[in-house]
Amino acid sequence: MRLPPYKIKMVEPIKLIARDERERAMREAHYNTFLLKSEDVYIDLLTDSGTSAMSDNQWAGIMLGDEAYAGSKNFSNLEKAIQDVYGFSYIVPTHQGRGAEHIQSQLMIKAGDVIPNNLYFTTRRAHQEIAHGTWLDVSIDEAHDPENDYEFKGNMNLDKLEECLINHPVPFVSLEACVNMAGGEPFNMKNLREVKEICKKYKKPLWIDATRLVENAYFIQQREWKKPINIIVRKICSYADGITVSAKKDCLVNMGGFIALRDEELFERMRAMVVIYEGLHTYGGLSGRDMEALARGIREMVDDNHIAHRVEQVKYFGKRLQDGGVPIVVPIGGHAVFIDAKRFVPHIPQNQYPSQILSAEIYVHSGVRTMERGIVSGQHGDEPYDGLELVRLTIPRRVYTTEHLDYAADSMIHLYNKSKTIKGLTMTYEPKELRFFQARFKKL
Ligand code: P71
Repeated sequence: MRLPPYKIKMVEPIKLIARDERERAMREAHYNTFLLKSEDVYIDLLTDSGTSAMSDNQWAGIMLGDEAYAGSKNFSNLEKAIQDVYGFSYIVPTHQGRGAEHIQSQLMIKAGDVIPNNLYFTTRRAHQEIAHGTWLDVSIDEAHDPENDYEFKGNMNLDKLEECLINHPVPFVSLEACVNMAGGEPFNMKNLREVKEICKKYKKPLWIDATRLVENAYFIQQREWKKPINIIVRKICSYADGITVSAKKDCLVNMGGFIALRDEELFERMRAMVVIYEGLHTYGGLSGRDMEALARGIREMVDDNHIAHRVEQVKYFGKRLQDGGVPIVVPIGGHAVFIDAKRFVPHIPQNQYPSQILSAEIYVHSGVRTMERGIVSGQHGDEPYDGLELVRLTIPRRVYTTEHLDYAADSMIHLYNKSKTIKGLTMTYEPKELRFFQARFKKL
């Protein structure tokens, strides 16, 4: 394990409530971890989104918020940080990632368009479909196999990509860094260059979901191109026409997002739209202090020691589980360890929601909150689904110590050894959109 490049200056109390209280809490939350109260959670591995600890430097920046309606100096600092670190000229701030996806999709997609993606992310796919486009998967086959340890599962299948460009009206190619749904898996520079060549051949822009770009850059540094992280980040962006970013992950803030791009004409149209949906083009739904913390977070995230510790901490946790026999997705990703529920509870069929009950049982057993990434969150409309059944254990940045992670790993290994006692669920309430957030279940 790598030594942490920080020490702790402030603490937030947490409490492990008794097992019978956890059973009650989970029952009252209808076996959906999104419906638990955070005060009933001991270690929260629901998401790495907006859950990072800010640095003293970022908190100092909070005090320097310039809350002017227009032309805040914090916006200028943010603009400069994005230009320096990512290398794009034009910036549109948004309240979070899905605000950026909304504007980009509405302006770039028209009815009947098909958008090739390396797997889906929930909100990106939803915005492509709301804009009357069709999401198409052009990821490599390895990305769909949790037991395949290929190092760059975030790569695109070039034949599928080209076939899509030949056969369909394509507004842009959409590439996600460290693909969340494949397990937090990176693309490599070689594939990126090849994707770019194909984009050039068919004169299509390349857009990257750069939410976890720095984690992707770390894997490139370790496995392909040994350069400082800031150089790799700039190099990746040099191939992109634009990026959408949820700043709640890599960028070390609790709220925020942005679009960054090169095309001035498109930028002007995005700026015109941001004022309708988000806020003025110099704040986009963020307060001045948020923008200052973000500007500082962006400079901190490309520190080589920071990112090495972050990704290696995830790897340490994953290896502890692996050594204890728990079936996980390999290789271990950048932001999370994904348990393979199909192998953890093989006796529970997919129509009894194996990942959902496993995430509920993990909570009852340990007080650790995790996220279902199986049929409940994976299904779209009437589309048949027989894909991955995963439980995501997502590690917030700079928040938990090795002791926390050891406790979580030990509890899950213990649960794995009595997994046969776990029984399936039936759904009692199903919301229409993004059903996993509010769906309710009961035990069979
Ligand atoms: C995560 C999230 C938050 C989330 C969103 C929807 C369902 C469950 C959890 C958000 C992302 C993301 C990528 C690659 C865009 C967004 C949206 N991830 N791209 O992993 O991972 O950003 O949440 O700031 O709107 O828990 P936003």
